[in-house]
Amino acid sequence: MNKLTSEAKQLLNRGLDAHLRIGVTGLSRAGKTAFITSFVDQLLHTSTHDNLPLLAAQRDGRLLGARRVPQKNLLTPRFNLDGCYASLRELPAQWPTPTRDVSEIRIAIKYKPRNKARKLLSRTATLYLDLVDYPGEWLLDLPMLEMDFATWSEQQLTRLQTIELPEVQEWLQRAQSLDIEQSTDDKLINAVALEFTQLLLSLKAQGYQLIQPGRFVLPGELADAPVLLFFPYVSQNKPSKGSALDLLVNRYKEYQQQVIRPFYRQYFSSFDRQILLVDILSPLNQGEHAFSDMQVALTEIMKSFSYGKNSLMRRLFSPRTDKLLFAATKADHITPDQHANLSLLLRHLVQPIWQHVSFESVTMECLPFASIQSTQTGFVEQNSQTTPVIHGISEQGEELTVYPGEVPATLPKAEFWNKQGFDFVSFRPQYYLESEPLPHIGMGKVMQFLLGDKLR
Ligand SMILES: Nc1nc2c(ncn2[C@@H]2O[C@H](COP(=O)(O)OP(=O)(O)OP(=O)(O)O)[C@@H](O)[C@H]2O)c(=O)[nH]1
Ligand SMILES: [Mg+2]
Repeated sequence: MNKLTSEAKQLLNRGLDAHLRIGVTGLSRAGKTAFITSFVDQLLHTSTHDNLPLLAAQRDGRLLGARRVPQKNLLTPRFNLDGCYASLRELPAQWPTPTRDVSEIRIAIKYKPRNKARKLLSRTATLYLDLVDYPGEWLLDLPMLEMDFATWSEQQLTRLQTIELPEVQEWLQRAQSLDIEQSTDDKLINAVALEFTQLLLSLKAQGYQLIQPGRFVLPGELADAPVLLFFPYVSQNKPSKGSALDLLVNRYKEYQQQVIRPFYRQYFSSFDRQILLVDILSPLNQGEHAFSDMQVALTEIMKSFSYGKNSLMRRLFSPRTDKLLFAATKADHITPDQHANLSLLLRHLVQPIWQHVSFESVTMECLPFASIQSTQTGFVEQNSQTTPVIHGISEQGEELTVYPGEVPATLPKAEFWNKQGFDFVSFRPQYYLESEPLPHIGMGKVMQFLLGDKLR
């Protein structure tokens, strides 16, 4: 039997229709909702518009169309595409509202196969695509699986001691003054745990990104559940049974077993591909503390993508992600001449772990892009010098033409922070016609990486 017919037989056995499940993640406000909205919107327009010249299947004229279909997984909330469209079509246009939990959407993409074996079987094929939005904060919890309560507490308290904010120091003093080894006062535990949660929320609001446990700031369906009521506490003694300390330790174990593990088993292990969205520009604007904390948070997050034989992921779960894209979002906030720098900076950020992961047969790429382009680019002449600029309407409704500054191509040094070289403005989405695809920068390249090979 020649190779072609055997491949054709295999395909026939499996059915021509393929399925791809893509995890879309990133810390809050990274741009996940905008990304999925644009991804789906671009696909829905591929048969009528030339919106993705960098997606090979569209360039070759083989995309026949895409439509929304009901998702297979009935237990995950639906991604609210209609709600996102409604916000973008308001006058003036609004960004979709923040989301707090997992959600998913399924798209069927019909295309003409180029692959000879597929062509033999049928003139058209369908790729079913699931896009699943989940908070990147939940990935910060993976290292907790390898730590007992005492080790985790030690680590957390050491980290908190390095943050010189009065509210942090106050909470540390309060936690230190507690005597929970003999007491059985669970009300006290609950109260201090809530104060700890408030502290984490406040740190997050101030740009700190390495927040653990991740569910404390993004609880999803676990809001108010007692499993989220614990805090780090260092003790020299073993907890006596029934004590408040014992309660803390038990809740920590429950968190490991009933929250972290099921997430990795049910969601994370089901993704064929993943995209990690990184908003580099906001921390560049917020200052050195936010930037360096993002760097540490990214390193922690990337542990979830390290699949070497001895890695925690491989030992506990069966991850099957074969492609991982690090994508720097909101590239429409900078002038086009800075896109290359944004891409380089992203590479520098992920470098420490890059080599290690690529070793383990996960294909990786770094790309800058904008899901929903909210500015236009141009040039201004000043003193016989031409400067690139962006033009848009700020969230406050002010029309602005600005040069936001240079993005450093490597990790920024002290002089960058001293100069405060980057001035970031949040723009509102542009008005756009319903019949047109959402304006974007670089979505075609992103989509080609994530699913191009599945449309052959
Ligand atoms: N200019 C521009 N801004 C964007 C883009 N994508 C996201 N934003 C901005 O970033 C904010 C957050 O985007 P979302 O898509 O809601 O981010 P998210 O990761 O889903 O956020 P959470 O649901 O809160 O975790 C938006 O409200 C916009 O202000 C983009 O492509 N261009
Ligand atoms: Mg969202």
